[in-house]
Amino acid sequence: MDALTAEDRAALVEAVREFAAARLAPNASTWDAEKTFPVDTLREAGELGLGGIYVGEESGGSELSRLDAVAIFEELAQGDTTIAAYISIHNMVAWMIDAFGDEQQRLQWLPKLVTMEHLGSYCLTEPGAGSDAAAITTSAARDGDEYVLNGTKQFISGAGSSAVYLVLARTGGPGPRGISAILVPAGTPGLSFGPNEKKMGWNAQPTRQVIFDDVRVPVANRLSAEGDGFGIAMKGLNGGRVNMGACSLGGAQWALDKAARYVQEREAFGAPLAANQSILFTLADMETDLQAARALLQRAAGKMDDAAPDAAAACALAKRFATDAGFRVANQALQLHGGYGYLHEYGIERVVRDLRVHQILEGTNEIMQLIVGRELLAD
Ligand code: FAD
Ligand code: 2MC
Repeated sequence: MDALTAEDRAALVEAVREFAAARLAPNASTWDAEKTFPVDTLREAGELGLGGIYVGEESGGSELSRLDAVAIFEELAQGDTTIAAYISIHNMVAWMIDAFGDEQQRLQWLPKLVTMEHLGSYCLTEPGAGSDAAAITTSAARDGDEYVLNGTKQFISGAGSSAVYLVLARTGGPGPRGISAILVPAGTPGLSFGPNEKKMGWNAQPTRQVIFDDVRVPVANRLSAEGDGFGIAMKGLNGGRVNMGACSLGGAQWALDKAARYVQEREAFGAPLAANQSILFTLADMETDLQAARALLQRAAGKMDDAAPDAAAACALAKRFATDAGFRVANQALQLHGGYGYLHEYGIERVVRDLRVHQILEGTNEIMQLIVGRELLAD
């Protein structure tokens, strides 16, 4: 994989921008209000090559770089942050199959994932193990040529709509080395889902428990060797974290652009709001936050593309900064709109609600600090 030339990347970004403006932005408010998961629109994203952004061309993917992905997710999120974020999760699953599956597994699972005809869910978190992911207890007991899965996964994005569940389950002893990555297709007997959680944001995608009650799948559904699952899960998350930061960046950039227009139009005390120097300073701080976030995300993506040894910490650092900055900027944009910012009609309160959870999922920002701090003290 080579990063695109600047010209090709500009053309790609333009195509994604047009898709986001035409197919996501006009519907974002309704999908949020009606809690609609727009699977048909996701398939349109698949037709654009967004179902396998960094999946190899041999497997039908777009084989783009992580740097390209940062630009793509920033654009998608300007249209609908929640849908952009789901597309990132789907890509995490597709990439893990491409990177860690064997030829047979790639052939079996990827063709329909890259087109988004099939959607994927990433199943790590459990009711009793979130940040401490190595403490999961969902078990996959070997029985001949099959694994028998038992346990419950919590907060699973896309659950109930996805065709493929990438499940981290315990095949060995305690700790990270006892975990394997296993693919479970929808419709397998014993697989069921909790109700759709009622949430503050991310309403355009379902979040449900995934419940395994003696779910049997072939051993051939395991990615890589037994015990490799935790490493696979974490490597998937490195890219997911950068994308989640890029989704925060896109949502916040949209809110900042809206606020910059609003303060020039809205008058108070006989002049546009923008005539107040304090408002200019606020806009300058917002812009600085977003440019810094973009630079850190691009730096982390570059380290992933180069397989740099400190890539995981760079991803954590960028995710933490970009998701904190994105939430702060969106919230400031809401404040600049006064009471109107609080109304659904203006769209900003939705972005604030949607961005809040990026500080929690794909590793809380405290866990990102833990990763960065550990790296600082290593060696
Ligand atoms: P906990 O781990 O219980 O943490 C509670 C608090 O304690 C947090 O503030 C945390 O930062 C802090 N904390 C914990 N340990 C430490 C420490 N060592 N030092 C300092 N502070 C600490 N998971 C999936 O697997 N797949 C999904 O698709 C998915 N989608 C999600 C969608 C939504 C809308 C949400 C809300 C969550 C989703 N998650 C998903 C789960 C998400 O990744 C977890 O919620 C997150 O990792 C935190 O785990 P927890 O909720 O159990 O919090
Ligand atoms: N990249 C690559 N490898 C990693 C890694 C990363 N980011 N993080 C850990 N590892 C490896 C690590 O190198 C070690 O390998 P080895 O055994 O070869 O030495 C192994 O994994 C175990 O790591 P640790 O010893 O650091 O394990 P520990 O349990 O102390 O801490 C921690 C791991 C806290 C970093 C991890 O549990 C974590 O990231 N927790 C957050 C969980 C999370 O992000 N959940 C997101 C769920 S998905 C979601 O929210 C969605 C919306 C999809």
